[in-house]
Amino acid sequence: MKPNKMLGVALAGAAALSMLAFQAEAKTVKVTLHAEEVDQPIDNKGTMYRTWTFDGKVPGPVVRVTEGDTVEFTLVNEKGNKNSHSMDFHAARLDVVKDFGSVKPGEEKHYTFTANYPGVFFYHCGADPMIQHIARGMFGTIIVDPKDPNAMPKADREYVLIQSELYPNPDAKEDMMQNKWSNVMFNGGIFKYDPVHDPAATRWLQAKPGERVRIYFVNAGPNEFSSFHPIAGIWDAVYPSGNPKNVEHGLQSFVVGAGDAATFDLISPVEGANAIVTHSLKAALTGAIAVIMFSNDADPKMGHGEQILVR
Ligand SMILES: [Cu+2]
Repeated sequence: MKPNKMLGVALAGAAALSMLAFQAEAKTVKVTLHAEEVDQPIDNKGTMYRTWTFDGKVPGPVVRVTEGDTVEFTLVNEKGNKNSHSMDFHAARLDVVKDFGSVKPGEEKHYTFTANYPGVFFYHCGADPMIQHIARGMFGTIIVDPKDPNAMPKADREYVLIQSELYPNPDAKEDMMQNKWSNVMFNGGIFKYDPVHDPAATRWLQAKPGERVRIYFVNAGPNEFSSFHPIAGIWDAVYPSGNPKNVEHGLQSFVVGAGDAATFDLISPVEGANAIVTHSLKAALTGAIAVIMFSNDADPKMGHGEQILVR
């Protein structure tokens, strides 16, 4: 082999190796979620509410895959439930009838999709009446990390916040159709992360000054828009639908409609608090406020692993 050809082979080999080093191989990821109709606290005092859930929690578990992965999904509708349920992943491209159709209590549904678009996506039950299945708590997020790990600046901490409305009577579908909510919440609790407005709140988000905090935000609705804003902060970057190709910088507020999602990066140069809200104030002042405390002694576990969705 001539020296220049050998060099060519060596370079091609090195390029292939570096691709392997930096881009994860596409995987097959099995995801099983159980529809469960259970009582849940909807505030910091422990007021109970008859929710419909994925895996007994509002929001449901964070599903996390990498761009290019194949998701083998199973929905189990538990035998003890009274209602049919379904699963609609906004990260999937499938058949709305065959795949997103509902299953009766005691039955299962399987489907497979490839997560081709990176970003943050809503998932929810779409069983009839969809407005009620979402309002009662059947929602969550699927994060599809970009296959190129350098597609976005590295985040030092990550949090998931999901906005939704609370309707006082979970059986009153008409109230939902007329948008008669009493509260708007993040992650299924009234002022869940806001000890200022509710002294019973024991949790809030934490980070250090200078850290890049990435918030995966989903608006579950079912009806209200969100004008997502960090009081005393500025979004360093906003990625609509969380896709690294969609990026805007230095925004104060960004509107996320019902059924939509976006990724927000926040960096505080100083110690102190920001209050993350929907700046639609009737919604904020009935419960949709999350305090993020920036301090040099922030808990190192917060915003990592399981602690990206603070229960
Ligand atoms: Cu449902």
